[in-house]
Amino acid sequence: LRITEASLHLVRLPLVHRFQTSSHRKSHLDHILVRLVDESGAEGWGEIASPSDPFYSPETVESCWHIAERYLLPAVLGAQWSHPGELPLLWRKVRGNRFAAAGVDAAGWVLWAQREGVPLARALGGDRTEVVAGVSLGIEPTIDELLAQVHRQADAGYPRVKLKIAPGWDLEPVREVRRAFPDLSLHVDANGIYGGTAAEMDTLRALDGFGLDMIEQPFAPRDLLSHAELQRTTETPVCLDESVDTVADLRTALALGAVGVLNIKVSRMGGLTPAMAAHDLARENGVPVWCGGMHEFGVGRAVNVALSSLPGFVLPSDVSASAKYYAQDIVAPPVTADSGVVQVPTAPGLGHRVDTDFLAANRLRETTLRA
Ligand code: OSB
Ligand code: MG
Repeated sequence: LRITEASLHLVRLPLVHRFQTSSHRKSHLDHILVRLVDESGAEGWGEIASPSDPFYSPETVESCWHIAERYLLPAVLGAQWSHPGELPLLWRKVRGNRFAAAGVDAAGWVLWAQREGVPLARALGGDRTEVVAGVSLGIEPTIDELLAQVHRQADAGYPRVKLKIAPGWDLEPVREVRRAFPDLSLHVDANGIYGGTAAEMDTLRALDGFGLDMIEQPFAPRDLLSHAELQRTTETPVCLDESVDTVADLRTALALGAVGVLNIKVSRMGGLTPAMAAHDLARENGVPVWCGGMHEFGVGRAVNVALSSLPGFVLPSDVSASAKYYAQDIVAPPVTADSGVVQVPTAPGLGHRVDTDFLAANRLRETTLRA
């Protein structure tokens, strides 16, 4: 198989509800859609879901555009390959820049699954027919507004809600949400904002009383020792997100006892092939995994649903319906959830058509490269 044409499409969509984490606040998102076409005319779409600012990871939309245009697409164009597992080898000299790589990697997988006539989920080896979705809620201006958001999502049937926390917005919002929803599956995500001081460790340990499913990424990405210390001294599982960019990071975290649960993001790990390798390693070590999200448009969301069909994804994924994020999505049909359950598509490839008219209407920039 040979890629003869590759294009990048920078698309802006407004969010239905603004989103604030310990590190950033957003009311619209700019993601880059990647389209690969092979010599037979088959196409595959992927999504580069990097935030605009380097606050979640060092990457930005502009760094992704640059790396994809200058390095990744030229590496893929004209190369011969027979299985998408070979794609990361084409850009193995490129260090980091995993969000950029993930979009190109996913486009290759989708194109290959389309050509083989199999749904992406089956191409990955997943056999679930449906995936349980949770929702991720940002930091709200007041506890009442947070409670209103939790009500909305719980009423929609989502069985798990994750709350973003930060110093000054932790014990109190969690206490109030737990009081209002005694049986809801709840967890918290700090996006690495806590410093690992004794006082902050105490605050995080005080969360133990609220029956949380996990505490996600309390400390800085490279601070595995603080995660290990918290895991040794708390009942609540410690989940890693930003700390695990590679399978080697996961091996280190396992060796240190720093990972009780793993959030696997296709974007953060640089594509489906490394994401599946992390899934396999976590599973062998008895660490439950779930699929995290980056507020993907429909292309990246459908890829996350496919990945979540693998057997190790035993906890709800951040793959809520398109409508939780966007009034209109770039795929048709949009991703939908029924009482928090998303059906895994059975059509070949992505299982959703890219609405190229809607995409073009919301496109800020485009470039096409040919072999
Ligand atoms: O840490 O999981 C995170 C969004 C932007 C940056 C970081 C994170 C998130 C989410 C969104 O939690 C999850 C989703 O896509 O619904
Ligand atoms: Mg997270």
